[in-house]
Amino acid sequence: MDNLEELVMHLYEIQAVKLGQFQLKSGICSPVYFDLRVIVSYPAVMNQVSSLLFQCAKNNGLKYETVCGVPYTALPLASIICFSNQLPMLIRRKEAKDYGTKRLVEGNINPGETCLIIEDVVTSGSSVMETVAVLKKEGLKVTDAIVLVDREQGGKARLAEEGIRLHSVCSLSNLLDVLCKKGKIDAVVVQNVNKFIQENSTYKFTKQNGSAPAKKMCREMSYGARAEQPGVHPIAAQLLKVMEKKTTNLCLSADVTDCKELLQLADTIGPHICVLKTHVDILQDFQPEVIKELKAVAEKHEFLLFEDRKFADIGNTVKHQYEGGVYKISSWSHITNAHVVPGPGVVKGLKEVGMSLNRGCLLIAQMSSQGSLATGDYTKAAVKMAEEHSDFVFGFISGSKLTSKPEFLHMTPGVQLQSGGDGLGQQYLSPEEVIGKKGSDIIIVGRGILAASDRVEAAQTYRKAGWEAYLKRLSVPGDSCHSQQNES
Ligand code: S5P
Repeated sequence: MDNLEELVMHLYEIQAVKLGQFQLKSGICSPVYFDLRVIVSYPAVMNQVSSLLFQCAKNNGLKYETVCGVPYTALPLASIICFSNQLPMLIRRKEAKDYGTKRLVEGNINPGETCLIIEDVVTSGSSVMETVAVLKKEGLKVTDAIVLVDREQGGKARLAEEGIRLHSVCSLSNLLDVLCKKGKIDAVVVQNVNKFIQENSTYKFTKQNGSAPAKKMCREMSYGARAEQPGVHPIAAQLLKVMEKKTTNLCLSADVTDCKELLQLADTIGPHICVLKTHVDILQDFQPEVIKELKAVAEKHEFLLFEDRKFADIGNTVKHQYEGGVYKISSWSHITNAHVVPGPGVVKGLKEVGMSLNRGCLLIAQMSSQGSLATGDYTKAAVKMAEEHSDFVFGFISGSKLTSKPEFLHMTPGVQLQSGGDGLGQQYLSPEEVIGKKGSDIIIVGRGILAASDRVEAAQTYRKAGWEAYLKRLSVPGDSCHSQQNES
């Protein structure tokens, strides 16, 4: 047995690779599943993987001064490589919290030096890109990444477009060949996995001479990559990271009138959402205590709080409304929103309160209700206002994507699986339409979930629909290009 065959068999034996039917976090069913986190319990496998990764870099004649593993699985692998070969290492921090105050890269950073990336498995390449973006921000050069397993779902092409060459120790096809040869799987399983790979590519391009993309195609940036964009608002970065980590673009509109029900909703639906939107002024038994509990649940399930206050007065008044009164919104709500009808003063007033608290604001650029006046020039003015106050405003309430600037987020209400309305002007579109066709980032769902007999099940359904529409959008370059070119 050669080294690679031996490794594949070891990975199979320790269940780092499994064949069967696996529900991925995204909701997609995959016939193959990798969990390389388990290898830390097998020192011999750790050694074997690390030396094959290092050998791969050597075989490709790569020149680099330092090494960085993509957190977390590749961190110990990078450590072994660096220790065994006496190379300096860098550690990229991944914590979503406190990232504003802590160093993002630990170790001696010498700007201009080349850093080699180590990763365990690549699917779309977005995790590698996140680490590349952070290292580049520190002035390092990154040109190559070494991965143990390339799932052959488009990561290599995507990284190539970003100027990163991906070298793999083993591709998914190699791995299947070995397992088939050793009698661990049969040809039908190999066929199933190959079909899955073909149908679930995260990146599609037209091949020219069998290798390079025929023309440069625009492609959508992942939520995770957008979180790393220069100039991104801290709340937008936190939210995008939560979305990527929890694989959800669902915001629950928790429009209930009872505090106990609100807290119960937050706790049961919490694992499935990135944001919980409130209208605190409809709570008939509001007590400041409820906010304390809501904050604790938000932390427990890692979602952000969004008080949908829709401020719409002069700056001085909204300042008081935001900070004071019974609800003290600025003290607990990560996100709030404002109408642009009063002019920029409304943003300036809110900013005076919210900036130092690290809060973020969305501008209502369009509304989901029938006959809304927020259209045309009004919407354009809202976009301009957001751009002029991007230190506090990080996105929009809108029906569709309004700007191609990746640092701005679009949240869309009026979402239900069945189209139609509510008899009071509300109009509904499906998650597929809102995320897939309109290019929005987050679906806001209220009664679609609240009126269901099983709210958790309904939330799971909306989460899956929203996420699948996003994944589909990521896999089709060209669409986002189109909408970007149409923008001013
Ligand atoms: O244009 C809008 C803006 C908002 S924030 N249309 C909306 O419906 N909303 C809010 O989204 C609305 O106040 C409500 O809280 C939620 C939609 O609830 P649903 O039950 O119709 O999904």
